[in-house]
Amino acid sequence: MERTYIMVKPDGVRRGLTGEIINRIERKGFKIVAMKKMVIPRETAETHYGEHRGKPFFEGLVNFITSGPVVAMVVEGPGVIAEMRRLMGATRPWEAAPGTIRADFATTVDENVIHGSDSPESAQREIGIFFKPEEIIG
Ligand code: DGI
Repeated sequence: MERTYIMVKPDGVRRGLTGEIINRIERKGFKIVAMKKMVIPRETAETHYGEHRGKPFFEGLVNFITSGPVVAMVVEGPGVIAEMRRLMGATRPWEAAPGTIRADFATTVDENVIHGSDSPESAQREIGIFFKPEEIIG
């Protein structure tokens, strides 16, 4: 069964949106097979966002993602990687389709509430960064 890495970002946790996001994931019919609240160590954040290293927004992105607790999850279901991207909406919330999480709850690209892996390769890599195999309970 396909799995993806989902994370309620610090702005989402601060604003009390964790329950709303979990609700949308579960209502859809996906299964949360691992979950934890954590403050991401700086080095882990830099690894997670490694593809953006060197870009002008990299420093701000790492500062933001380490600025408070996140809620990290592994979510399982048919086609879950692409489908979660669809439920999240576009990276830039003003481009996100109405009814998506980012359209409904975010206004800026630097604080866009949720992360979700964008391919099977990223899903595998990101799940491995944040979870040990024994923390995933199917
Ligand atoms: O997978 P996504 O989060 O939808 O998007 P991504 O992997 O391209 O970028 C990761 C995060 O980096 C994104 O959620 C917000 C931030 N980001 C991406 N592009 C920009 C950006 N932040 C700023 N300030 N400006 C950008 O152009």
